[in-house]
Amino acid sequence: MEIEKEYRHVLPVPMYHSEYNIWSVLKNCIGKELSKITMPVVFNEPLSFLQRMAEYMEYAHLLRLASQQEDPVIRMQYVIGFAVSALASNWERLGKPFNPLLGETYELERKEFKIICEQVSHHPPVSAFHAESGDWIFHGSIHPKLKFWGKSVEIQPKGTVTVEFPKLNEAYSWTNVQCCVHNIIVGKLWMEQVGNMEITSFASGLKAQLTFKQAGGNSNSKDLHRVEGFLYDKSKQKLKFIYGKWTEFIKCADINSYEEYLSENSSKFSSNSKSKSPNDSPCHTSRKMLQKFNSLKVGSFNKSNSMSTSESVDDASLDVGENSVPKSESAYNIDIPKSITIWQVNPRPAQTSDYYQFTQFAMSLNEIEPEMEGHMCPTDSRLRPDIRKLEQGDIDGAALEKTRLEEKQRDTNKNRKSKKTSEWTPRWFYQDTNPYTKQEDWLYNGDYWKRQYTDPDIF
Ligand code: CLR
Repeated sequence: MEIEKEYRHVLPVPMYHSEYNIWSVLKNCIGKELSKITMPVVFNEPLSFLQRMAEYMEYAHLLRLASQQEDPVIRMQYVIGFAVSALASNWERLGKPFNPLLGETYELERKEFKIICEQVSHHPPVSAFHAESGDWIFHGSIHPKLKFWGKSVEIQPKGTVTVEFPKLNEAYSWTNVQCCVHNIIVGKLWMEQVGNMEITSFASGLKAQLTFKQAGGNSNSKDLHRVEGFLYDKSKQKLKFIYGKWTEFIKCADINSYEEYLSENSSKFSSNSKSKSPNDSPCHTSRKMLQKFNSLKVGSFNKSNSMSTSESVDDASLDVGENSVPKSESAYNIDIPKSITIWQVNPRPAQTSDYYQFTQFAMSLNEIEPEMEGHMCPTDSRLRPDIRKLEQGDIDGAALEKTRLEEKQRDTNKNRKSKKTSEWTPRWFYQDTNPYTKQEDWLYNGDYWKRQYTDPDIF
């Protein structure tokens, strides 16, 4: 019998709850790249962004299930489930992960998969990952772009992700939705995922179009965290209705049951016809706020930031329960008969609020397992002293180490530049066109697990 491995349930010490106001720091960072924002470590969570990316894998069994299906529609359903499940761990996670250092790596090997992540570029920050099991491959690269919209911050995780089932000769891809962090200036921070996600199956022509709805505030809270959309066949016929919440579950109903239900419960479905210009940010921002904002920091704007004074900003957002977190209305729950549940979230551990709202999976990511000693890649995030110190509750130590590492990185870059010949090249990924999406991507060179490391000294 195979014995399931046990991973740690909590971090070494509970977190320090800071009284610090995030706005006092961010007001000096308007228009900056994510990798250029240096925030005091009290706003950090003790994980690197590479480790945070590995959190996509929590529900990797859905990819195994997908690969085992004979029916391409059911296969697609599991891929949809996986794509949404990958976002669930973000719920209430408002700590900032550490910016990975150039050349930093992170590996994770579990029962269902192994994954390798590498920071392949520092400015702009790009992180690449490649995960696999015997049955599937999942890879992608992410360049998180930050936009300040006054009282909210929008994060666009630019880049696509691809799933491949080599034995079936099939590939799927999708792009990530935006992430909005609200109440930056006053009130309680909260986060939502908003926008459209289109999941394409290149082999069968099946397509899923999902909308991650915007809650906006109390007045509209029936949409909080809701995801809805359809699965279409290659001639654009609706096959399935997909619905749920990215924080909780995803279900699938056949089109007939959906239409029947819709005719009896139309009030539960939002009209989707809010007149919004396509250029509008999904993050609500009031004009009043923007004006206040502009008068604060005019000097530091540059063309890359998205501080908008556009007339299309929605004034209604001024009175939506301003600085509170919208609550989900259970009266609006949709429950279509004969739906099947594709994915259901794992409950958060009991101690989560003392540990950065981590999931059980996240708790284990920075653990150094006994068998790792000795053969871990020397650039692995687990070896970062600043993250380790924060995890152990040593805030001052963590801050010192973080500054030291950032300075070391800057010096290394300077040296490289002055030598000209030696531009940094990532060790495990190379830039190329993704054969399916035809877009620039970072592809894995297949060498990491040979464990022959000749490493730059980055820590
Ligand atoms: C969301 C899911 C995407 C990948 C992705 C990219 C950037 C991440 C974001 C996710 C979650 C929220 C995030 C963000 C970078 C910074 C931000 C971790 C994982 C946190 C909440 C810090 C916000 C601090 C601002 C207020 C400056 O597929």
